[in-house]
Amino acid sequence: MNAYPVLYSFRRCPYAMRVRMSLHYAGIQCEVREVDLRHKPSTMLDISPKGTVPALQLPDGRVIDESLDIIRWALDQSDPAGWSRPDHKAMQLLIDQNDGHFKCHLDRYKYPDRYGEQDGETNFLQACNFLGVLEQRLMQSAFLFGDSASMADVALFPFVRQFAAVDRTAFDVLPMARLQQWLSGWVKDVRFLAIMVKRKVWHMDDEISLLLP
Ligand SMILES: N[C@@H](CCC(=O)N[C@@H](CS)C(=O)NCC(=O)O)C(=O)O
Repeated sequence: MNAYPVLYSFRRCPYAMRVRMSLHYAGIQCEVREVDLRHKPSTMLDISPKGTVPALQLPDGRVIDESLDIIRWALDQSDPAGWSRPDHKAMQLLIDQNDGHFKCHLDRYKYPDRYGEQDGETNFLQACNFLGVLEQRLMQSAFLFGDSASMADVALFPFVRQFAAVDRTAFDVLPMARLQQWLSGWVKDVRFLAIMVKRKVWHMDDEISLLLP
């Protein structure tokens, strides 16, 4: 039996980032096990055979292995600044578009060869359509659902960050000043810096590495 919830995570995975952000925000202490995705630990595959990160095992043995379910669980424990406050359905719709349409084009833009695409251009443009939707929202308010951060902001920004990193110049010249400002706020956020600390790949019998200081 583990004293803390155990989070199987991968530092650069956007799904794992949104989850680490949410657990950190909710003040939920966890043991973080950094996973090498080419050599997944058997302890992770035993509890979640689908083999994706993030996966969270609670001290009572329950396993939550979808990022949005982990976020919802974390916010049910504690939501000090009201991240789940905005219209749930509208947030869910935007997150679904991100995880579906945007992620699909992001992957093809980032790795055209892997997906047998001629070049990333078409996917770049398709992804930009979604970014335009975000820009429209951010022209109305500082965050996607109002003047303070919500679950939707946290669920989406790691993917927008990944998009921006494929070709920084191409992102910076998009006529989307609000989105660029929003992203730069998130990547400078102290919580984000805290959850991006480097951890060694976890092996059984290692000392535990905690999420919160
Ligand atoms: N729907 C899942 C997606 C998680 C996911 O696809 N994570 C990637 C890493 S970014 C993964 O673990 N892929 C498995 C692999 O690479 O073997 C969630 O929201 O948690």
